[in-house]
Amino acid sequence: MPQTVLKPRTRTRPKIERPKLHKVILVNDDFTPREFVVRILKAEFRMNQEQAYNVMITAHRRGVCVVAVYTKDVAETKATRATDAGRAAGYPLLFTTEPEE
Ligand code: TYC
Repeated sequence: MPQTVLKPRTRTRPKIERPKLHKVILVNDDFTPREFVVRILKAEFRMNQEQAYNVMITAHRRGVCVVAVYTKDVAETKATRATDAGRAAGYPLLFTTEPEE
């Protein structure tokens, strides 16, 4: 009896992983004025007044607040620009980044 050998009709493809998103985190300090933090959040992260105020006051009360998530490059660029804006005005305002789990 002749045997039929079937060719597999599927191919294995390497799985493309979605790039991990990175959080931008606002860190509280005792010196940067609240209004300045709000201004930077609006300018660099395109937030409205209410969103920016809520993020600022959360960091103020709890020590840190997640601002937004982006691809690694964008998160690092925005965190650096926002931190530099504080530095340029003489404030110790700090934005950091970390990968999402
Ligand atoms: N704690 C600051 C103050 O009382 C305001 C502030 C909020 C600073 C959040 C930094 O990430 C920050 N003037």
